Amino acid sequence: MAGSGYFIAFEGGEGAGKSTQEGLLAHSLVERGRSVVRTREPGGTPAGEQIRHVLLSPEFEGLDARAEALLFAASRGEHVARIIRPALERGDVVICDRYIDSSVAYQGYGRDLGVQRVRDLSLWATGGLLPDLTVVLDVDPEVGLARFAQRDRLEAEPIEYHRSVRAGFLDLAAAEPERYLVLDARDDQHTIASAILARVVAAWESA
Ligand code: Z5A
Repeated sequence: MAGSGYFIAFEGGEGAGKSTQEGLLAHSLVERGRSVVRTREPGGTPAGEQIRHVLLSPEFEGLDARAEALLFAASRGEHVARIIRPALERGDVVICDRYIDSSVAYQGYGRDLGVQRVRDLSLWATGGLLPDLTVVLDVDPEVGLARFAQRDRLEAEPIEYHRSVRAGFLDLAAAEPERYLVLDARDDQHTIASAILARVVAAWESA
């Protein structure tokens, strides 16, 4: 943890409802008087948004898997240095759409680049910053992908790739249950939102 803020990452497959839940949580926290920074990966900074274009555009189909992993980590390093760490030092709540676990799941598990190597790369890039809480919205990839009509470069990967990504998120959460909240993304949006808010408030009350 950096400073006196609180860092929440949202993870899960495509179409899991991360953006929807981030918006609902931000709204509830602002109503409770907290200052909230909402951001996303890859991206979140001017350089990060350009890296995002390279990573997601179908224009770069066939991008080398190691180059892909390095670009996600580069975007993350810039993001932590310029946005996330300063916000936490101000005492803000940071709500981030995807973080290190996405690299571990998509590049480590999905691309088979080595779970520990991919995690270590991001830990180096971020100076070891981990979220206080990671919310995993767990969804069968067929259900999540069906929520969209168009697919970017990574979403267009075969279904087996998305299944191994899902298994990756669940493994990470199972290894550190105190830092994770795993929810069924097929539940009603308001049921999911209540569970997330309850967990955040409980963490603050017990701190
Ligand atoms: N990636 C990576 O490989 N390595 C990394 O290190 C990082 C990322 C950081 C980023 O995609 C891609 O980069 C991602 C992982 C990879 N791609 N893949 N494959 P992105 O930022 O463009 O998109 P995303 O993060 O995958 O989010 P998303 O697919 O846009 O969806 P979402 O934010 O999880 O869901 P949503 O927009 O809130 O909801 C989707 C739809 O479902 C929408 O119509 C909602 O109204 C509906 N919805 C939401 N909640 C529900 C519930 N509860 N029930 C039914 N319908 C719902």
